[in-house]
Amino acid sequence: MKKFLISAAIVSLVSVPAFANTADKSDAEIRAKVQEHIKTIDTNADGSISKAEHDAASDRMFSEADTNKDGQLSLDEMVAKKQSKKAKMDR
Ligand SMILES: [Ca+2]
Ligand SMILES: [Ca+2]
Repeated sequence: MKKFLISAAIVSLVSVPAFANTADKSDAEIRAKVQEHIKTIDTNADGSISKAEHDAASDRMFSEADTNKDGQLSLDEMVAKKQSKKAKMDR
């Protein structure tokens, strides 16, 4: 069960950061946030995200979250990453 929860949290970390805390935002605000997020992933600037660009972004996010660089994401590291993302989204 714990393993499932951690797996779900990893999926959440990688897949939906641009969509966090959207309940009180307008469609235009959400669209602007997603476009901002895409710019950080779309390394060849063609306006879409390839599988390679997505995988590279996922690897980058994992590395950023793995603060003790042991190749594993602990619950504390994932919570810290989520809190960091929340702080950025609330700005
Ligand atoms: Ca691209
Ligand atoms: Ca770690």
